[in-house]
Amino acid sequence: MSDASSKTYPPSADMAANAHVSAEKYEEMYAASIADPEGFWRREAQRIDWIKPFSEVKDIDFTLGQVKINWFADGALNVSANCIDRHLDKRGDQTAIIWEPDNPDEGARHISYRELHDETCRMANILRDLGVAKGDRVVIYMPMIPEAAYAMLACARIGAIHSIVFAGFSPDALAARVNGCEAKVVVTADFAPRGGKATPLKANADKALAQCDASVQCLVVRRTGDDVAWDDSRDRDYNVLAKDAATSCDPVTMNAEDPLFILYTSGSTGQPKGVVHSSGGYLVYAAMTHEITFDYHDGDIYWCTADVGWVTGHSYIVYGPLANGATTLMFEGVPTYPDASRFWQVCEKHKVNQFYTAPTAIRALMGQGDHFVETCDLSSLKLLGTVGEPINPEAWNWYHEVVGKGNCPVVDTWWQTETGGHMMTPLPGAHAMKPGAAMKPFFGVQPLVLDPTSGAEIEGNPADGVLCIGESWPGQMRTIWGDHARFEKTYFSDYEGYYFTGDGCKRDGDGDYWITGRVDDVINVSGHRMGTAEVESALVAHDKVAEAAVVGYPHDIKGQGIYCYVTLMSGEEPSEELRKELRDWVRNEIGPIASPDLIQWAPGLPKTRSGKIMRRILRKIAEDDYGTLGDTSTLADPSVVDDLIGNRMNK
Ligand code: 6R9
Repeated sequence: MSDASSKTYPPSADMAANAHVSAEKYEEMYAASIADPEGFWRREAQRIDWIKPFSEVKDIDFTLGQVKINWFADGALNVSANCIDRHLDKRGDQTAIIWEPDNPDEGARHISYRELHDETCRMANILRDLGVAKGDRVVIYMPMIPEAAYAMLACARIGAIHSIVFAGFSPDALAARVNGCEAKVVVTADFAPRGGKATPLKANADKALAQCDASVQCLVVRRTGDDVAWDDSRDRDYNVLAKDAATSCDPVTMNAEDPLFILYTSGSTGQPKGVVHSSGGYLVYAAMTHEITFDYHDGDIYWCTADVGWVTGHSYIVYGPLANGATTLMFEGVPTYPDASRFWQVCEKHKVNQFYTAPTAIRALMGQGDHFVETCDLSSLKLLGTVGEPINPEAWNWYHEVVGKGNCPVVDTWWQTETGGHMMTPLPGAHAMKPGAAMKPFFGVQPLVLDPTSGAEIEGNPADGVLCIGESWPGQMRTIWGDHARFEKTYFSDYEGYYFTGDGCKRDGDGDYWITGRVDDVINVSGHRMGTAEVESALVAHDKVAEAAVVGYPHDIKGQGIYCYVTLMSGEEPSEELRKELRDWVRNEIGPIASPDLIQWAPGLPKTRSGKIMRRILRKIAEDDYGTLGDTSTLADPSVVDDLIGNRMNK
């Protein structure tokens, strides 16, 4: 809360008068959502169409050992019908998806709701023919092309559970996820063009499928049409099958609590967790937050720059916007290709009204200079949003002034894969904004700041501690796929009776919330979650590495960078070549997003006498903050610390 962030920006008169939610309405609705959650969510659930109405609103228990989360449980619906069919009468010809390819010369595509219906049905029929039935799992490993959305909605249509694996993940990571959810089919593409390069998705899938059950089939979309290896017994050509596939497919009746998707995300320990989201509660929450946070109105053009491989792409490219009958833009490329004006050119070309991106992209573009923005006509923009990590006030100010010309509210949305949708954000017509603050809870969300040591709630303002949530909300994850005990332990055991977010949080003197970052061993690299344990286990899998400890350190563009301390096997010599080899090794094991930024050779790691690595000290060294190392007297060999400081990489 530096000087740069002390200024507040109240809603414009126009927003205050015309937004879906004004300041008075927020107060009234928030109070109602807390005083009578049953009544509140019973009303809000009417935003979607139910095949069978629900009678009971919620059945929740946060008690360790018996955690259960059920919303609208005896209701039935189909998510795909909610995102497509119910709009056809009124919006059949309206554009549902604007697709902007990596290469601007290739030309954009506009897909109407009717076309979305037909293409989704084709994909659904193809999946059915491959033997996919209600409850089966389908892994989607795709570029940012409309077929990725068709595949998601096709799964929802036939009741299959999708699990999207980000196209930047390695074959090994893909195999682990295919096996983790026992998928029947992997939907992929030949190549994924991005930033003028092409990731060989099909070749990656081939390597992954070599590690999976032989019965897993592979449905391949031709994106570039370039040659790929083919196994007739396993691979199916989507483009050939789609020609003959029927353009109608009845949506299957699903219970509100039937899983809609699984999405793997990093935790502080062990392998990534398969976060499970429901059909009914998730859709209600995604639709409501999309409409209110972004103040979406009929006819607006809305663009979220995320990838469908992350939760932001699920809730705010596909499910939320399409449930609302919106026009949602899907972008295949990167912010700096062909040059650093690409985002702004796309905004100008498609007259984007709401634009939603990550702080890491804002910082990278800010560093390229204002002229890339100023040469584009951004007069269509009404609102800007950010997500994924805390935004520093300098980046916030640049976004607000240079991109938004001081006229667009900036919604800094705090949420998680686990929460399904926005949990805290200023609402554009209701709240003053403070650069870097997530400000206010969304309806029904009860944030609590707890003392990390005692677990007691810190009441009154200001407050500084860890962030928990007191009551359930419809978008909450339901379990970890195949491991409900791990779900309970991860989220409900540290602070009993509450959902623990893993984030630190401050509440300022005005009662506004500021997220201060993860308090566990999860780091946030360019808005992507990474468990330090995952990078460590990749490093120690290399035969020259004896031991590794990984921490985050402040990075100007990425927010946090990956700092690795590596102890080599005896007899191995450190060298620049080995550094490169280890970097490539980790990229291969996990994917490019896990690429170590700095590798320091550590003859010894600071350990307690019981052999526990003292990460607190390693973090301080990586942060260049070793004036305050704190108590090192419990270390088995305090001299390793001096050695590490003397040889630190981040100078
Ligand atoms: C949606 C998403 C979740 C973690 C979360 C927190 C960080 C996300 C933030 C933010 C500060 C924001 N985070 N949004 N921190 N301000 N507006 O990013 O999900 O990938 O699961 O990451 O990201 O640390 O706990 P996910």
